[in-house]
Amino acid sequence: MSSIVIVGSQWGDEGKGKITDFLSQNADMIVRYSGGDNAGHTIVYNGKKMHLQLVPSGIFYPDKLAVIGNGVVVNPKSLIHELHYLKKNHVKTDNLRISDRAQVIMPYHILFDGLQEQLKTNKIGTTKKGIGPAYMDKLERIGIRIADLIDKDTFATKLEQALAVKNKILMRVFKRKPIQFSDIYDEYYQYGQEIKKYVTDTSKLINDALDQKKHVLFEGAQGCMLDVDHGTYPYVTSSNPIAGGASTGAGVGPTRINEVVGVAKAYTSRVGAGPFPTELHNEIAHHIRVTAHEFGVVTGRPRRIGWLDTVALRHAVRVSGLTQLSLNCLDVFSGFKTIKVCTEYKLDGQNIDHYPANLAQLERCKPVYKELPGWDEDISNCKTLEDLPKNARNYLKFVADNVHVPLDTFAVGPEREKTNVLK
Ligand code: 2SA
Ligand code: MG
Repeated sequence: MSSIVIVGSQWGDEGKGKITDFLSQNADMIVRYSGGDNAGHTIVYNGKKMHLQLVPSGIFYPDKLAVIGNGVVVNPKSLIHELHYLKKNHVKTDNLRISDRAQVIMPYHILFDGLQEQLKTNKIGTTKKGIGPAYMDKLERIGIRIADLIDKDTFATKLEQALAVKNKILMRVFKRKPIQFSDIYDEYYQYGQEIKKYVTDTSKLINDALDQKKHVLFEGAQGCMLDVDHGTYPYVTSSNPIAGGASTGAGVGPTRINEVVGVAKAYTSRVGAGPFPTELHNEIAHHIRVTAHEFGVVTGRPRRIGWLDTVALRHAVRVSGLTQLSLNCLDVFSGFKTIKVCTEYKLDGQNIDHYPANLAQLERCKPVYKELPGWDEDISNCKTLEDLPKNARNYLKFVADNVHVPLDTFAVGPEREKTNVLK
């Protein structure tokens, strides 16, 4: 290992945090490169389930650096809240580093997240964390970066400039009262001062580490199908969760990335609106949701559930250049008589094996399934392929063969020791 990107290969919540935590054991640095506190990563630490939204999973290792890259949108208020939560749970946070170029999520971004959704006839079902509006301001070039936030005068100028635009929209479009400079400035300047000690040029930090042959892990958030370019647009998040996002979102050249691990669950889940060809609306979905606790970590929303979709997975293989696959939640299928896997779609009478860009076409796609035999055994203590019942082994082989990427690990439970590496 020298540098590995861990990327969600579905619609998020594939168990990336767990695999990152597992692979972190051999890493020197763990870097988040996209998204913000819309992500919800669950990790079992010292036997306790811990939830992270913004801080990289590497925080649990005091001898490794946990880095928030420039591609992340940082809500300083929730970051401080998360740091307090970690400290309360006896996790030291001195190993955190935050990019001086990361964008700041301001209170008006959260306000606009709600207001913009209200205007839409196609509601995205966002996490309401201000993610989209913060990335909009970044591209509009009125965003405030961490380097601005921690400098008294620059922050004042940038906030004034941003409010001049935001308030016109608030008053003219939404008929709302303007936001006063004083409503934000002191509070957010204080947040900036609290996090200042973590702030640095993280691109330099990461590149220097790579020069010294250190091991760097890039921890993706959300998933390929939520990517703003390659996902089910417009039902996506506003960043690039795909592996290429690690390059722009951490400030490292693509030539410095050696491997890309795609994480997927043995089935599919999705929160928020948008197309989901293999979605189930029956007892099976209910059973999986309850057994696997499929509820949003950030919002508590019940996740939509469906069979594994290899058309979407192959799309992820292409757009992220996966070199290996990590499959989670295989244990959830114990007791299933049969398990379906979508291998192709039928679109207007024709079989297709790729993901159409046109949403109307995608809505008409019907999954073509292969039905595989299930197993009854509890597999939660299986450590190797040989320990697994024959049908579980066949299932893994079928998936790997269909996505044309070797299976690297499979997991049979949320704990670190339930992730099994295939030699
Ligand atoms: P946003 O808030 O602008 O990023 O929302 C846009 C779409 O992206 C989806 N999205 C997610 N999907 C899965 N997991 C996410 N993180 C949380 C979790 C979500 C939660 O781990 O469970 O708690 O609800 C995540 N974050 C964003 C979102 O549902 C929209 O479809
Ligand atoms: Mg999550």
